[in-house]
Amino acid sequence: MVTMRRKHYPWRTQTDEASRDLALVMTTVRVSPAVAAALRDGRPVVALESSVFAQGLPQPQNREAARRMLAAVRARGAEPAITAVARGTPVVGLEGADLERFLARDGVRKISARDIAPAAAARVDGATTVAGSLALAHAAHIAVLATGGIGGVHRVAPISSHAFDAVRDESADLAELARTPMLVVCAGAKTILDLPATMERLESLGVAVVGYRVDELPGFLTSGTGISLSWRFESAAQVAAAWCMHRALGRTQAMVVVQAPPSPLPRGMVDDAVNRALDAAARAGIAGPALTPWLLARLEEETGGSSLATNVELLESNAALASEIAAEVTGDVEIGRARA
Ligand code: PSU
Ligand code: MN
Repeated sequence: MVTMRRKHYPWRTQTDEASRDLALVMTTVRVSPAVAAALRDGRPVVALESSVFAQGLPQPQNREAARRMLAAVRARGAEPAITAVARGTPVVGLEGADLERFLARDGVRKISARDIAPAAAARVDGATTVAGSLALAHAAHIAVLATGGIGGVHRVAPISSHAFDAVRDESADLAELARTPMLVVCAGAKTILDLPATMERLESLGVAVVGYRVDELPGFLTSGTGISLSWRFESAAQVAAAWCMHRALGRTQAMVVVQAPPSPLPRGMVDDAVNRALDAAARAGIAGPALTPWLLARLEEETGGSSLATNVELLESNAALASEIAAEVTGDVEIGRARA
């Protein structure tokens, strides 16, 4: 028998206003029937970004990653919700033929939060980055997002002829994290970034970074980076408690939960590969939104494909942890256990 055990967090009380708001959102955003039902019933939902499937990972690993992430979420009694813009319609719960187009990586644009409205007007397929996914998932009242690694401050601008030479490429993920109250589960920020600068920026923006069973920031592909974290928690319930206090206080920033990848690569190997990839990007004149996918692809070559296996593993494990946390946040742990 499925029993519901509810915790009483004042911020999640459904008011008439909140219900009306959700109804309005659903006329703008297409929420899949399964996600809509979960939201209505107050069951845990985990948002998943789609840029990792359409740009971050090659075929067939992108399909493998999607399959494993969706399964990991469902196995824990939560409902997965892939966010995207499908032929101009913002979607929460990408599925079926729409999802297939994204996995085929055919003409799918990479879109951030600011691109959602233009992509809708242009009626294109757009895969949402963490920033874009935060915007859509939050509009649909979802509290938890799982991803591989967040964007951040890039290393020194590789293109010396760039008109704004002094301006560092900085992912819009950071600014969006600063204004979107969601829990984001990841394995740190991508290895290709300037990690100390990224952590400084998150601090300035008021975005807490909490470790799940780790003392230092994981390096996405590696277990550590040497950057100490201020907070370490041992359980999903502790993370949920921090989150609920954050929301009860009316804080409006995201909270980033980091855990180590299950099958990390040696740090020296990754550092060397990253440096070679960055040199190659500078020589090839790659910049802007194309830089992240380009570097990730190059890293695969540089590591003989082992970065891919690690990437897929960590995506699955982040989806699993996000589901456990989502179950604690919504208080539906019994449902999770009954279905697992
Ligand atoms: N991590 C990955 N693969 C990816 C990304 C992250 O392993 O493809 C994507 C995420 O969608 C993230 C985005 O939000 O890269 C950041 O890109 P940019 O630096 O252009 O903001
Ligand atoms: Mn950028």
